[in-house]
Amino acid sequence: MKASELFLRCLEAEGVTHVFGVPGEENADVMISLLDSPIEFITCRHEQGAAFMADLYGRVTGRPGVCLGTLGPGATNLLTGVGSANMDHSPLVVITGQGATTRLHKESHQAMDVVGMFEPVIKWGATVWDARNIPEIVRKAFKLAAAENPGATLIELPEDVAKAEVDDQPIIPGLKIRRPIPDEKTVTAALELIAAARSPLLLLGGGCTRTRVTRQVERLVEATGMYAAMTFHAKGVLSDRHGRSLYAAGLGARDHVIRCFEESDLVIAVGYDMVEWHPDRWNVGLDKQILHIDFTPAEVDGAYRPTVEAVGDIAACLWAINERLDDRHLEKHIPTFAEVRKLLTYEITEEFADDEGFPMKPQRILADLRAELGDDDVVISDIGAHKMWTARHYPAYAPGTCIISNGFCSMGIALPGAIGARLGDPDHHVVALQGDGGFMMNLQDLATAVQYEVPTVNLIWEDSGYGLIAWKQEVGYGRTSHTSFRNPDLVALAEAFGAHAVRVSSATELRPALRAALSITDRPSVIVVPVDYAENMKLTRRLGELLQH
Ligand SMILES: Cc1ncc(C[n+]2csc(CCOP(=O)(O)OP(=O)(O)O)c2C)c(N)n1
Ligand SMILES: [Mg+2]
Repeated sequence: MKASELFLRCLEAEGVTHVFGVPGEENADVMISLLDSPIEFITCRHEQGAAFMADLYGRVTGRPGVCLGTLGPGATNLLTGVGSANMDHSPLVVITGQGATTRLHKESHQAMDVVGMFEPVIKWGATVWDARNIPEIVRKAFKLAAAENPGATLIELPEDVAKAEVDDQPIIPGLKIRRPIPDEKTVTAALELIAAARSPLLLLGGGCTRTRVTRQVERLVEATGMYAAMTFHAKGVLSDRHGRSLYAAGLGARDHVIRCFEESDLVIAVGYDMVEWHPDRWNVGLDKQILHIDFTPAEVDGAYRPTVEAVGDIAACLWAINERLDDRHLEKHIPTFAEVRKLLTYEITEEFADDEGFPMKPQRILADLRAELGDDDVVISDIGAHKMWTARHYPAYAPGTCIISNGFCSMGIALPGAIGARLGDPDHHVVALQGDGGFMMNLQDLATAVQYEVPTVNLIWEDSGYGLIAWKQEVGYGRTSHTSFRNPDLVALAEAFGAHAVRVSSATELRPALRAALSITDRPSVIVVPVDYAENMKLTRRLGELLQH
């Protein structure tokens, strides 16, 4: 068979259902072979959008998403989305075309070292120099992309190799690998640390979302009385309805939850990724013990010096700890934790939840959105001031239901990301919450959602500006520089794409607008809501310190 056909058989063996991309000349053989494959190709309008779609597809399914671009400019366009997936530990396989192997040693049309360019944003990448290597390279790319910590891998397929004749079979993925449990001595050491602690505190990170440790976390907090703070990537791991949730951590040094860190003498960091929230934010005096529970050993960092590192499967480790809890581990909390929970619950669910002001307060927008969505529906936040509000004021009740990019933090992820998420999880609503800046950054793939009838709901917070940057400048310098812009008529624009679109003109209109959009099943919608970002500085003044990111 032709190498491109073998390549597709290998993707099929990996369970690939969708490939997101933009075709180019140099991957024409793969594109033609796709015509005889059950894999659905989603023709995108920009490679960056394709990478974000594949990222979110991977995140909601747990299986690597796949994106495809051509060499040169196709590859450079993919780069931002790939960097984002890799830093957020989302499983992603990237496929790029390449010129023929006979012209790669010299100056040649569109040819450049794509694998070298991707090196800083992938776990592993390879060029297929010989068609007989396709089964190994594809298997390895998928295996490494999915292995903890997940990330991006790259396969580059030169056009002459794709055309070659080859006689081979895919390597079928083996049984799921069971990760080891930390040994008994380590579990004993962890239990001793918890027993000796006066006020241990759980800090849950993105690994907990990927592994679904909710049951074991619930067991631990219910048995011991401990509280849990969650990074943005871990929102919902312990339901925010649970009396022991301290909601999201990572906004800034002075959010209320930091008081719990200050009073805690042991932080139990589970699946924690310091890219999200650096330990120097919550371990200021280096006065805490740290129990590190993760798939991999801890990063070396002056502010993160674990007393015990329990390395292995995090759910299994928590289970092993839960099985051996005794009287010395009970009632591990101090009153501050309950006070902070109460205060946050009030601010999130009550304070401005019914505010009638217009433009709308971020708190009211999020309360309305929460009220219209089911526990398992998915919100994807873009990057900006709205992200900070979403992290803080959108309670999550199940892991993976409030997805916030918090590593690379590229604007423009939410609109295309929602398409990938909805295709990966067609049974749940997917709402892409974006600023007007981020919306305009990857608007083109609204056409993709229309074409493939993907009913994503895009909620655009309109402030005619790069709100977060203005906020940070205001805090840091007392004035702003070049952060505002003039929007086109966003409703007319979205309508031109064929999307359902509406602008909210009073606070009471948002919920009906959301309900109407969520009932549409065959096309995307856009809801433009003017937002009152005067709330940003009010929050800063209340919390007393600059928000990070
Ligand atoms: C691709 C990219 N460019 C620039 C930034 C820096 N940045 C972070 S937030 C932000 C402003 C976002 O504006 P908008 O999307 O309108 O959201 P808002 O802050 O107004 O809610 C910018 C420019 C970024 N994170 N990603
Ligand atoms: Mg904005």
